[in-house]
Amino acid sequence: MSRILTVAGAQLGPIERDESRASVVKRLLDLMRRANDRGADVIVYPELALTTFFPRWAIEDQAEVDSFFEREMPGPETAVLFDEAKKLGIGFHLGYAELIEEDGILHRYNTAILIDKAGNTVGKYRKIHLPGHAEIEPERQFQHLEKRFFEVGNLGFKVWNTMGGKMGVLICNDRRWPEAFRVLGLQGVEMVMIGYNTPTLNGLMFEPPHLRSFHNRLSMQAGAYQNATWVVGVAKAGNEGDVDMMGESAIVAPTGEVVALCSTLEDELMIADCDLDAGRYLKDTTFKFSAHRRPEHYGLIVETTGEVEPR
Ligand code: CDT
Repeated sequence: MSRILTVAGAQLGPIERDESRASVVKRLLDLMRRANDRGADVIVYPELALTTFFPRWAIEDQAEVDSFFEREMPGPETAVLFDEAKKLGIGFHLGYAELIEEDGILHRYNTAILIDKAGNTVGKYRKIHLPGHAEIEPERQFQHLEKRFFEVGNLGFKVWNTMGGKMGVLICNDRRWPEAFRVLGLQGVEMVMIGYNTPTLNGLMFEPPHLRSFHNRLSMQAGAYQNATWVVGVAKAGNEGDVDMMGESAIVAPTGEVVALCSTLEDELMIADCDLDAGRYLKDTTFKFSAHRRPEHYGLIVETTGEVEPR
């Protein structure tokens, strides 16, 4: 079996608050067909790819909040995406807001799923590092209420054997946490798919936009290199709901090198032939965990309280 996986990252331009699911799904289908025409085995869509990034608004009406969530996947409006992917024989990664009843209780998660080329759902991940805040913070230029609208994911960080390799998924803010990448790295991950919605400005204080771009790239390139894995980072970009969202979707090789990059803030495809063996030499040498990691010492170096003492 070939170890080359041709991967398309499908960056999305803005999705406005009133854009219908049907319209978004049409955009996703268009990108999927174009990716297929260019020989892609799998297409990666962003975080919350079916709707606007609704946590930027303090929406009070629960019915309106829930209108941004999917109660089933595939559902009536997304089935066409699954059908087309199966017909074309292309896998896909899709981020969406998930509303699910478990043990009689409703739960809301920021979720992404991985579908193989035969149409099987092979993986599901629920975002663990939820950024932002739960209560309205009027001093912010715009709200980031992920902690209000979502629960912390309960599925852990998993790696799935599919499409000829070991695949993992993180969602947006997870990419800034080395331990999220590392838990996948410790399972031998070969490709990490990451959708993101990242404002170009810090809504709370001044942070130069170029620095925010750098941190986006830094997180993904370091995560890739330190775990000898491909990273496919895909943005929802452009001015959405009056907030400028970062683009710069990128495919990063296990060496940490960027091999494909989006240049617009619109719907845009990037494609790369990813050799899933490209990280092998790093996994066997510099990052041969069994030979060089020293986890038995890590607890001795610092007492890990999880908090930095306030000054
Ligand atoms: N969606 C998401 O996780 N975005 C965050 C920005 C948070 S700003 C409060 C990110 O880390 O890119």
